[in-house]
Amino acid sequence: MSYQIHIGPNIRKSPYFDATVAEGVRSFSVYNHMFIPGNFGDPEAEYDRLLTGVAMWDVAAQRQVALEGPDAARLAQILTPRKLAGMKVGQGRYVPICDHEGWLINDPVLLKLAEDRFWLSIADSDLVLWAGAIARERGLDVRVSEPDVSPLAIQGPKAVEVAAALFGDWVRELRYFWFRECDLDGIPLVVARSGWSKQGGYELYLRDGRRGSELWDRVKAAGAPFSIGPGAPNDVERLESGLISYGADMRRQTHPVNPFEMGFGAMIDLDGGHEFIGRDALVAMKAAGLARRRVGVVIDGAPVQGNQHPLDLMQGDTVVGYVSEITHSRRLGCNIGVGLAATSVPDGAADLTIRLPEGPRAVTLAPLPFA
Ligand code: THG
Repeated sequence: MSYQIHIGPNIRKSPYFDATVAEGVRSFSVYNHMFIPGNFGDPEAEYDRLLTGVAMWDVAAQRQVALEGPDAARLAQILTPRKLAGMKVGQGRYVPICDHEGWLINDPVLLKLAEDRFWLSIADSDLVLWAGAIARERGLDVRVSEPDVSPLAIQGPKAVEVAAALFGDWVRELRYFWFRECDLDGIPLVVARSGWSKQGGYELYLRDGRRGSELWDRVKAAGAPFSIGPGAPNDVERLESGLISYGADMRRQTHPVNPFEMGFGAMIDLDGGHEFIGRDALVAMKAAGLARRRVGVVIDGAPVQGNQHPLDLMQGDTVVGYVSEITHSRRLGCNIGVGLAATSVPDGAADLTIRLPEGPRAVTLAPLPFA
């Protein structure tokens, strides 16, 4: 391979960009029109640190969409099928977002900062345009914006010790997806117990983009006794854990999925009496029944490389689904992937393959999560 991706001013930089360059970042991807670090040169050490220690990740590309004003709560509810009644200030929730046809267009974490103030911490699609247009077209009294907020994640079993060293013992009691507004010697933050791994940890939402390097250095210093090191959202761990990656696993424009297929059925409350976008379509989709379901796959043979596109899942000569991302898992000692399979394909199907560049490989279905 001898091409490069041209880097211009159209791709936004994170407040932690300089810090990650100083740490020796070796690759970037693009997420929400921003650079996001990919790795720092030693993927195996970065994985091990996440599983046994603590890692710090620049996830500023998880942009916030702020909803502020008298109709903020109404707009939040209109945007997601998940019923938000009962959500408390200081609480976060995973909220699938569907379009009017019922297809998923994002899967953010919603943070309720006040009765009239919310953040949607979004995956990789332009939700600020969607939410702003919905608000304006419905005449709602709410301001929709992308504020100066940039999350830094600390993930891994020792993240709790780093967070406690920085903020105090209250972080130990913080419940999953809950958060608190605070500051670190004047650096304004929201500290949440969350993050895109199943190894535990926190996300520090920096509220002043001029102070990225300062926050990075503070976290690095507090983490030094626990051998903290730089990393990035980890595809191996996320596949083992069954976390969803919008853009990889599904995307409205290329491989659309509905929330029932994606395993979000328990969050889709069709009888809650609340109004939300996509309701009629979701009622029809639920009545029609599941045509596809989310699956794990175990892939035969030698360790695989990561894939660049979704791979057709074949049963004989018939396409019966797709595998969206594959990797080799050292922990499990096999190749794994996630995807969607037709519900007609039984768990034990013995005649499934995917086509890799070098040829077909046998695969078997496996329940998620793998680990
Ligand atoms: N944290 C924050 N913002 C984010 C992400 C994040 N924005 C982008 C992306 N990740 C949004 N998508 C997800 C996907 C999965 C989870 C969170 C955000 C997640 N899932 C858990 C699971 O599936 O086991 C828990 C789900 C639940 O309990 O409801 O955490 O990571 N700030």
